[in-house]
Order: sequence, then C-alpha cells, then structure tokens
Amino acid sequence: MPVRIERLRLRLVRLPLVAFFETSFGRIYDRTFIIVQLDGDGVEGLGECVADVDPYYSPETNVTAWHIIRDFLAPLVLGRTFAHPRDVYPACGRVRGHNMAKAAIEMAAWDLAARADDVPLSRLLGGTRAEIASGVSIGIQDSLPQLASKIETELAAGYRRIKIKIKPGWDVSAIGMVRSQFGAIPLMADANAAYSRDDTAMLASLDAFDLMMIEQPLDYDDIRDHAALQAAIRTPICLDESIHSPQHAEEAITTGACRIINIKPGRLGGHAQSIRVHDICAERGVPVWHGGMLESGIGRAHNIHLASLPNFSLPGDIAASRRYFVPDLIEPGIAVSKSGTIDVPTGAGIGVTVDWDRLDAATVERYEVRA
Ligand code: OSB
Ligand code: MG
Repeated sequence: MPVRIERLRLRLVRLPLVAFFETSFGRIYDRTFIIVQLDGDGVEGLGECVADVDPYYSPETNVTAWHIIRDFLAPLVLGRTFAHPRDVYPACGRVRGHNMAKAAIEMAAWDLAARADDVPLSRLLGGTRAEIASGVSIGIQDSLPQLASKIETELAAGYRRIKIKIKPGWDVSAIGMVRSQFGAIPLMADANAAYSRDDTAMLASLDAFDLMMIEQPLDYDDIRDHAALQAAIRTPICLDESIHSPQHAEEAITTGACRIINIKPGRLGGHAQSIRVHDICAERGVPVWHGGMLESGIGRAHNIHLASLPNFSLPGDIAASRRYFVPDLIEPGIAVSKSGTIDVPTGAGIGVTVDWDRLDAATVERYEVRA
C-alpha cells in the first residue's frame, strides 16, 4: 500500500484519431497528451494527463500541465513515501487548480501502489463489478444522414446508450432525427456549455424527446444558472465541466442544479477525489457515470477500474479502443462485448499491456527527473 516515488518521467504523445471528433468548441483530428511514469521500489505506475492542446474544454492545456508537473508537482512528490495513494492529491494542495496535471501523477501513484501489492487497481479503489456498461459519445457530423449512419454502427456494435453532441443549429434537428429514425433508444445530448439562460424555452422544448439527460447545457463554471434551468425543464441535467471537486458536487446537488453527475478523474484531480464525489452522490441518491476524454488505452484502463465502483449505475463514455486509435498504445486494445460491456482487467495495477515500441513512435518530447 505505501507508495514510494523515486523517479518521474513524462512523455508528450501525439496520436491521430480514427475519425474527427467535433463538439460545440470545435473539431479535432488527433490527440496530444502526456503519459506520466512513476518509479519506486522496483515497480512502475502509469498515468495519462487528459489536457488537450487548447483550453476550450478546461483552462488547462498539455503545455500548462507539463510546466506544472515539471516545475511544481514533481518536487512535491519525488523522494517521498506516501502511506496510501489517496495522500498524493492533498500533498499537491499548495498548487491551486491544475486538476488534470495533479490527476496524471495521482493516478500513476495508484497504479504503482496496486502493482506493488500485486492486485488489480479496481480492488484498491473499491470496485465491485467485473464488467462495466459501455456507451458512446458521437460528435457533431457534417449531415444528419452521416449522424444516422454512425448511430446505426454503434447500436449494431452493442453499445448501451447513445450520446450526441449538440450546439445551436445542431440540436432539435439532430435529436428529432434520432428519435424518428431510431425510436426509444437510450439517448442523451451533451452541449459542452453551448447555451445560456436565454435559451431556456428552447431547452425546455427538448423535454418532448424524453432524453435520459442533457449534459452541461450552460457555462463551464456555473452551478447557479443550472439550478434555475433545472427548475424550468423536465429533462434531468447532468453536470460535467462545472464539477471540479466534492464541494461542487455537494453544492450542485443541494441547489438542484443537476440530478446526475459525470465523473472524470482528470477534471476532479484523480481517483481519490473521484471516489469522494462518487460517495457523496451515492449518499444523496444521485447516479453517476464515467465520462471520457478520448484517452489512449492507458487512461481508458484507469477509467474502467474506477467505473467498477457501485454507484456508476449508468452506462458511461468508456468505449472500445478501435473507436479512437488504431493501433492503440496497449495490446490488445480495450474491447466491447456484443452486449455492450467491457471487462475490468484482472492483472496487477491497470492490468493492460503497453506496446512500448508504439509508445516510443508516438512520443514527441521527453522529460525525466529523479529524487
Ligand atoms: O464533454 O464529455 C465531454 C471528449 C473530450 C472532451 C469533452 C468530452 C468528450 C466526450 C468524448 O464526450 C468521450 C469519449 O468518447 O472519450
Ligand atoms: Mg461532457
């Protein structure tokens, strides 16, 4: 259980996406992210920083994360022995914000601890299921027929729910098309903060489509306006961008700003903070699901272990490797069964096998520091 951190290595990695991904803040064709390797006591732990090249989803970028990890977080953790990986996040408390940078280190420490104990990460985290239910997040497309064809493919693959990205001009038309062509499938929409309180009437009109939920309709840092909106619409609001801490989760639930929460460890500062949010939601009867940040197999494996906790009762955005990267950085990649489930890996730590040649080929920059 104790985690000793003797060496920290960073890699900046770039991988092309299998298909473009478009949200209300833009279209991307590849992912650039940081892989963190921590060494101690003869074992190694891996983490993935989900910050992107631009500060559009969150204020962090991979350049800020690299700087914060190298110049501020590495000195706080190197040469130290933590009694438990949950102690890593508080040890980084002098640094304000920068949850994605902190999470990458903290999650690598959990992997390290689980490997040192020779147990799957899910056991250390408190996971209770052997498989998780998988859903997909489908970006904004060039046309409605293109969206219909993507949905057809994903339903045929077995995914348990469909999430489509929406923005002004691609909302009622897209959701209406899906309902008329695919009927009562489990469907939700993610706005990535593309609307304002002025759009209340339009958002209320979406009630007619019986969505499972609408994700983050309003501003990325706003809870109060979501509470006012939730009072005016029947569709449950799920918050993503607005929830950066357990305190935000408490506030959002107490004020009625949401009825569901999307947990992403990168946004929350790692596994320990995610477990806190998970537990608060469980106590308050609020279901959670695990979000995605277009991770490689390394980050995706972490997500699968976390999503094995009991209150992850709705299908999340953790899907098969082949939807994102071919080949992935792990071999074999993450696979989804015909019934839309993913097995929680049973090997030590994150329990997946990194293809180091592929990782080397995708690495564009490196950094290393010892205690
Ligand atoms: O809002 O959930 C989001 C991807 C990047 C940034 C934000 C989001 C997303 C997704 C994709 O919806 C989820 C995935 O398939 O990994
Ligand atoms: Mg989202």
